[in-house]
Amino acid sequence: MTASFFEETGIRISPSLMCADQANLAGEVENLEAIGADMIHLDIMDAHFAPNMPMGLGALSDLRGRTSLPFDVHLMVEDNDWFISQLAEIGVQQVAVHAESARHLDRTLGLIRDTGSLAGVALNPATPLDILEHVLGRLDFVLLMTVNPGFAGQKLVPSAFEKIAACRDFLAARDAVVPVSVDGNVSFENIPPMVGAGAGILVAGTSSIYNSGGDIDENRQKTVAAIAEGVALAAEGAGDS
Ligand code: S6P
Ligand code: MG
Repeated sequence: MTASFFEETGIRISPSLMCADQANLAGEVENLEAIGADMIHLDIMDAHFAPNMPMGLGALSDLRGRTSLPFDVHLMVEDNDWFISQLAEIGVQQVAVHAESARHLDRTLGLIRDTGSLAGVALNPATPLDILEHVLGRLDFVLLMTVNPGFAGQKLVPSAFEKIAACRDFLAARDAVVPVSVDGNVSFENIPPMVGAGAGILVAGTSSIYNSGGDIDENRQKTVAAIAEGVALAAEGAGDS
């Protein structure tokens, strides 16, 4: 997961800090720097939009002073605009808001960009891609949930691979060059077909980087190998079309 790994593959890994030891977040961030993570995925929930509250803004603020790794924030909240204003003060690099909770999605994406962050739209498994149609001009990435939001350690929803490929095609048909991030059960087994279908950012949780079957270095190696398989699948797919 060095810069050259990204240059070579075009794939970024964003380990999900809610899967790390919550009593040792500063140490966990150091571990992510040591393995060359591309960014850190930070899940912010309000216990309303998603039925959980794993991390708070105070932790993000304290961690901001500990690392220069980009913060990839995934908001799962009802009041997006308030959280965006708080994140602006902390200083984060990208923020995804859920289309399902953003009453004024176009304005909210503009607010994120006004803070200097990249703006993303997150979609729950049941949400159609069409909702992206009229915000493509304000969009820097798409975050596809491949589980229902709230918890780590869930099983992939059945439509996941099909939706990733449909999203890749939807964006390409509109000349929108933005990465597709995938979040939920991004496992060693699921990474190849996910990358093959067009995923560009992998949110890595308990099924890869934080897998209990290995330490973080072993998990990194297995993740990198799975990505290489996925890149080969993607190249085959491109060759077929
Ligand atoms: C879930 C959250 C995610 C999880 C991640 C866990 O609502 O948005 O970012 O932390 O999906 O990964 P895994 O491999 O345990 O499913
Ligand atoms: Mg997430």
